[in-house]
Amino acid sequence: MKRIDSEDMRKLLKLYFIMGSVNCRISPAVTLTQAIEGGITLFQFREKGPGALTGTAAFNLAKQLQQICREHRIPFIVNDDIELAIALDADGVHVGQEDEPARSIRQRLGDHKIIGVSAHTQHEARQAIADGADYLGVGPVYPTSSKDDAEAVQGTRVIEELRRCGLTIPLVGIGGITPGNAQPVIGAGADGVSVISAIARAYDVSAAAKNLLQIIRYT
Ligand code: TZP
Ligand code: MG
Repeated sequence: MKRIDSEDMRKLLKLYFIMGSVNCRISPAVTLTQAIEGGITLFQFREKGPGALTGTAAFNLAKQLQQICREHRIPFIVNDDIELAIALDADGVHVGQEDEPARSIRQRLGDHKIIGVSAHTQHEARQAIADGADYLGVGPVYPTSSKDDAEAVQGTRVIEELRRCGLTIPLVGIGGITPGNAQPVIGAGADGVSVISAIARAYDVSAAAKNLLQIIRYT
């Protein structure tokens, strides 16, 4: 099978929800179900940080969330853990600069899986594209409390720069994005936004997703 089409990838990136058990106010399964109800377009399982599940518990949660995604035809992406993605036959993986290079992941997974890479500079972006990434995650755009080892806040500058230098790869902004500040991220050239807390910690998860989607669609 061949690589995902760029325009299909852009559509999936509109409202990309990322979460693990530590991010949720209520159960992860209910959080994901409500987020899907609100209109998220892609989901990433990211079981990380203090108190994160490991081993069988993490595997079982991933499987449960993947099943929910399958029922609603939302592609299921795994953060970092290529072995888990292979074991689950996930739809794709997302990796950072400190993880296995996209080139070797592409060789292991084949062309039919989605590969996303976090990029902070033009150099990292070009390397990820050359290595076979389907999309880039660029950030942190705004201050975030969901990632302990986040790089320096970059605003929308890097997204603008990547577009200005002619890179057309599908990309999402990430880091501290809320309904109140999502507009400039799309305005800078991102195809969508990636969020953890704006959805996972919302009092009304479904309404939070709906609200964000509305802003992205009409920007
Ligand atoms: N990578 C860069 S910032 C970030 C990740 C995983 C965390 C985003 O979480 P939030 O809660 O949307 O700021
Ligand atoms: Mg990583």
